[in-house]
Amino acid sequence: MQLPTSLLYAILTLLPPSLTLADDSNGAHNASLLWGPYRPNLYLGIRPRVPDSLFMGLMWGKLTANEQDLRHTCETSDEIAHYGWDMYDSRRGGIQTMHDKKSDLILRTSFVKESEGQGAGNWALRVAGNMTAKSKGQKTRVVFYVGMEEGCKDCVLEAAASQQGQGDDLYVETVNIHSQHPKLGTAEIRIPRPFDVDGNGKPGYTVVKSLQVSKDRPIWKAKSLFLEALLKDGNNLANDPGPGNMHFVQLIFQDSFEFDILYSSQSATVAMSSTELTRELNKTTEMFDSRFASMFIPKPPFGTEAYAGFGKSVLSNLQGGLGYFHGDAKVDLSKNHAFDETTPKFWEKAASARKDSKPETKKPYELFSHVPSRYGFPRGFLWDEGFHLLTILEWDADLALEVVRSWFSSVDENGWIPREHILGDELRSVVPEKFVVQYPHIANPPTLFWIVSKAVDMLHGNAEYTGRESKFLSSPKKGKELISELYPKMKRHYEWWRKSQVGDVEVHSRPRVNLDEGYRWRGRTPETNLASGLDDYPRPEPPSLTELHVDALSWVGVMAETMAKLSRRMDNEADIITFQAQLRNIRSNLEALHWSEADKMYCDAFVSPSDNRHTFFCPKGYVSLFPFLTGALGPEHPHLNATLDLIRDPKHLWTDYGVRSLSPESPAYGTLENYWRGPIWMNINYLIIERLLDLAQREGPLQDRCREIYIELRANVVATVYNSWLATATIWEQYDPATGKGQRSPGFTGWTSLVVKIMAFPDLDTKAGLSGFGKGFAG
Ligand code: 6A9
Repeated sequence: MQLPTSLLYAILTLLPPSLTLADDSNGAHNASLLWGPYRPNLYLGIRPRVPDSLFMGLMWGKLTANEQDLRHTCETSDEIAHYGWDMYDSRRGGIQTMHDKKSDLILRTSFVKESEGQGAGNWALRVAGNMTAKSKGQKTRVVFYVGMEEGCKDCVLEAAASQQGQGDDLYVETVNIHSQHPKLGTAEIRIPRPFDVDGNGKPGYTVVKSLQVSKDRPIWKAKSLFLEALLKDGNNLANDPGPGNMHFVQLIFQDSFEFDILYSSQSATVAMSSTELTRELNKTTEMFDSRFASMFIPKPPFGTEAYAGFGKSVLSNLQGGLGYFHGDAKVDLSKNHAFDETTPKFWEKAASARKDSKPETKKPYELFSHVPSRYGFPRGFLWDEGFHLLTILEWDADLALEVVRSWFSSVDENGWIPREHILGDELRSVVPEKFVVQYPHIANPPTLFWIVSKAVDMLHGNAEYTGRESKFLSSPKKGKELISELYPKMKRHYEWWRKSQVGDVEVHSRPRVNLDEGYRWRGRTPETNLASGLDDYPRPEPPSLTELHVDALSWVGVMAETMAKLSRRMDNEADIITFQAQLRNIRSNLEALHWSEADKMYCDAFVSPSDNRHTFFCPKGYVSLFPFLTGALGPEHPHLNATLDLIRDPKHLWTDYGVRSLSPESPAYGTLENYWRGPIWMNINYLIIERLLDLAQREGPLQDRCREIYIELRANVVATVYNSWLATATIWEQYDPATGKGQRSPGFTGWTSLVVKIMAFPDLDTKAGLSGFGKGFAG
């Protein structure tokens, strides 16, 4: 009997949630997240989400080239014209293409994993190379390595290579690497002899080199370890398989090639095979396309195949930046100098103390997070992650929440979360010394609170949730358990923020002000304020202890609002009252401390040393938008129109390419590093668009105006990111306000990827004949 799909669906949704889930225990659910290309600093680096375990990577290069040119970590100097995932889903896998101009090679890596059924626990990687017209006949060296991290004491790793043929015709038929790990169990990694893709009778020449490397030659230095081994063997690597903690499998090809790496876990009842790899890859492509179509299909005026293709690539690369990191961190716990603000130029003392800071090594941390850029900063950044998860929450809510849990697991006993996680020697090796040490008095915007807040809305049916089956959101019990787990940590972080970033409100002696709610980012120095995330955005100079930062107060508002919502879910009466009262005071202090009637803007404030009075510091730019960006300005708010004026004025923030960070009227515009002093940033543009969309859909005197600006800004920023992508095959950290060109970090697949959500937002252009929104259609 054939049931219509709609009927089937109706039956399925009537079943209790636990029956529709394979297994709702944590372990089983997370099985689909166990393996992945979780070393995003490499073009292709695979590892499981398990500390002290298997560790793999891919390297390649022209055989005749200087071996130093072997590709391994993502480097802009490699001149890879284009690299990235064309299609990728963090639970299933995908396909990545790299156009290596210097090697005249187009390399494609396809990765799949299986977490259900007989093959659960298996994964496979296919590596395929295509020559360009220029490189016919070229020989390519490809190296896949498998290592075991040093921390694993009872692990086994051993390679074998079965040989065929005789004398000069002796060749390696199959490579097999056997591994045993307490958490991963027993597994075999098999690399069958590559078949002959070109029909020229040259199937590739394989050797295996097994090494036992010592502590001082860590396996993350895979490239130099390989080059040393190569040199030792007189540039012709000998086949030498056996036990060891590091195994290099080198394959040499002439012309195009393709080979598979098949990982079979003993817990799976069937071994991974090349046929299965192909089948899974096809299934994944289908799933990805239909899921994208239901979730992120671009709406007019972007409803063409071209924008959909762009969106798929961008979404894939955001997900391809998901990493698993573990290792120690450098934290300066000697509170004294950092908090010592007794001298007039207090920042000088902190700065010099920083120079000879003796950080403690804190270990071990684990982090599961997306990265802003695989080239430039392949590690976790706190406020970036909240922006990444806005998109991930829709694509795969449980993954987003898993990442949120990971970040909150690093909250310390005082409530501090590091702004940036630089774990272990490998990540530290690419970070300039002065940025490595983290300080427990430095904050960063609490964007992860948005994710928890939105998840709670989904959980209670107050927001659309169209995701796949979700452990947390389809089960009220699991949802409640998650909130109960996060609640105390979020509360601790909130309370830490309130204490550690407190401002001196009293010296401002303002009428109608609540003395508890005013904040100042700690750790700032002249011209910089890294903690705020807006590094060089102009602030009052010189730094002063009387400063009050409007963005800081706005962020405390985001936390208070989220905590009030969560405390209602927790039925915690005392907390509900506390958080609601705090939120009310925050909102009224935004007006009492930060609204400048003369400037018609929200501004930072300080007490002027000349007359001892509350003084505003008002460059026109992003910081003044924060009350609006964080949702404090509802449809009837008296200062909404002035804020829209600031956004929409071409003399100030408005450009044809998006809203820029600073007005050209400001003396700081375009000066010094010109980082947050003019360029257009997509995270902030996303927030503006999200707020405008909300206001355009609510009754109010400015509803039409919000809709108009929404339509224009949405069109402008999508065009900016898309056109630049067409021209450069990548998305960028920021965009030039004069030309719209992408600039600074290429491959910035972090928050710039929010363009996917922006394209999928509704088109509110009533002129284009789409009805349903706006006052004009109400009656
Ligand atoms: C410097 C580079 C080999 C700066 O996207 C991450 C952060 C943001 O959180 C922040 O708001 N970016 C923004 O102002 C990039 C920070 C990169 C610092 C690393 C060392 C080494 O390159």
